[in-house]
Amino acid sequence: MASNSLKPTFLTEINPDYAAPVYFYDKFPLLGASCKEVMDQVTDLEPRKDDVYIVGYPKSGTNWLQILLSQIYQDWGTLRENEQKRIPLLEVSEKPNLNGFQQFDKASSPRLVKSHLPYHLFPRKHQEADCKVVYIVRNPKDSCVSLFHMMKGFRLVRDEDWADHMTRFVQGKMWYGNWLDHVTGWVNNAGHNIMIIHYEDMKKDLTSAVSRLSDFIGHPLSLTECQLIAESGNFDNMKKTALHQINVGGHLHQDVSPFFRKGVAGDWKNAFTVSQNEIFDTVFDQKVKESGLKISYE
Ligand code: PPS
Repeated sequence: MASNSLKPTFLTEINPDYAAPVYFYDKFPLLGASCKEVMDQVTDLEPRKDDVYIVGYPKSGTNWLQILLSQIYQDWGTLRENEQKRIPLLEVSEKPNLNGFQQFDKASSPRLVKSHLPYHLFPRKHQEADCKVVYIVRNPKDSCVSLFHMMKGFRLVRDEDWADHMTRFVQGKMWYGNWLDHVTGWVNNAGHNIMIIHYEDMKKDLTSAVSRLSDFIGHPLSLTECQLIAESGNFDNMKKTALHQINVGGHLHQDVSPFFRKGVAGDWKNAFTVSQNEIFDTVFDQKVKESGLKISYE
């Protein structure tokens, strides 16, 4: 469990069960940078038909999608009119991210935005508005490890807290709750306006992923164009060029854990002990099978 001596530089208090500053909306744990006023507006917002929402459980690759979608189509209102030239996170209200909702709400169409919200807290009218959602799924073991490193970068945990972190992850005591509930909430509602994409598939064949994304948002590209975007969107290139496009959170110590950390599938094998792996499989495997989800761990 993280102790206060870690001295995180957050504005809000840490919830010891979560080792993080959390804000509960309808009993659901959001980032400490969210608040009721913004969340009420988010759930009531009027989506537009040409909106595109990038959604995923934390550390699933949402920023990767954001950069790819900004290249597939380059004239998003949210980018044009945002002084920082970054795509906002819909549900946060803390500076320096500013109020993601306000930025998004006043932007001209078409709007691109990012969110980690679960299906049940997403803007209620999104289905009837027929806007588009790209939901990214990453295997929970890698998300768990990636989240641990990010929390280390926020000085919320240290190396020796790994076992506690893993336990909290399987218990769903994390920002945005339980991984499986989050993923199944979206996947079970997927349809013509909700596209599911897997991090591991993007790692294996980014050109196909770019092609699918471009078709989905209604800006189909040629094979050559998809190949060029895939080339510039690979991890090494993004690490060199894309940091200025990401809202990493002003308090992240990138010398402790860089935002572009490893960018691989299967890194969990470097962190999990055999028994931790068994715990994870016991908690998630059966339910993943029942849900019909196909999760790749490498
Ligand atoms: S956040 O903070 O929750 O919004 O993070 P998110 O962007 O969803 O996920 C961060 C992880 O995605 C990795 N990433 C990439 N992987 C492969 N290729 C590219 N281009 C890429 N860009 C970002 C990022 O490194 C985080 O994963 P880890 O495992 O920590 O490296």
